[in-house]
Amino acid sequence: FDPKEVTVIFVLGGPGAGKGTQCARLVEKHGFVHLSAGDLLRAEQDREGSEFGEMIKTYIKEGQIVPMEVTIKLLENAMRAAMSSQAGEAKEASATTAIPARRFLIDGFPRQMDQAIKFDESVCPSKLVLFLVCPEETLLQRLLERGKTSGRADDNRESITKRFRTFVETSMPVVDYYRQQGKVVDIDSSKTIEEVTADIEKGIAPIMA
Ligand code: UP5
Ligand code: MG
Repeated sequence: FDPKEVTVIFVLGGPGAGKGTQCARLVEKHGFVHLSAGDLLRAEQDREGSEFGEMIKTYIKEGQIVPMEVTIKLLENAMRAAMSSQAGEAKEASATTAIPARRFLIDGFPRQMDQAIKFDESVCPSKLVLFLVCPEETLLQRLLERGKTSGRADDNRESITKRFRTFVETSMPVVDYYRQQGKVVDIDSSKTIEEVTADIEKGIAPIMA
């Protein structure tokens, strides 16, 4: 993708940090396209005829990172679909309207170094990384509470513990890597949903101009 045509913001943070919640709010307010890597993987897992269904299921339950080829392909396809639906809309509106850059919020990706490097090289480098920070104890409470109704196979104490471990050992190095590039904006996501959104809006203001 041409960086002139797409703006990518990665939204990272531990399990239950509020990535999905905040992205949904930003879509409402600013018209971003929200792509959750986890949601795309769960949809692929449930898609009839998918050759990856069983594999994805096992990785998610164990809190492990699905091999990047699968996830990057799903993200690329979803980005392409969003771009072409936008091109269609613009054509209908006026043949001469310049198409503004499509803004993507990519939630829960990259969470392993190989994914980060591959995506930056072969898809599109991000402009900004929002990092939602929240104490593990709060995350655990949120996820156990959500687990009562979410139906997610990984919202149980055993899987949550594994997800925390993967986050610290495998995903934190990705945040450090982007921090060295000066792209990371830290957001305290232990605050209320409204407060977190307000802080994010301050954080993204420089690239929204
Ligand atoms: N909540 C949210 N914000 C709150 C606030 N400020 N105050 C109080 N409550 C708040 O929120 C979680 C819960 O907390 C909700 O009930 C919410 O109401 C409440 P949510 O917005 O869902 O948080 P989120 O960060 O999105 O949590 P999620 O569980 O989705 O995070 P994970 O990173 O664990 O899950 P994800 O779907 O991204 O990944 C799942 C698995 O997929 C991974 O473990 C991995 O196995 C696999 N995966 C890959 O292999 N590769 C990838 O690239 C991505 C995923
Ligand atoms: Mg989520």
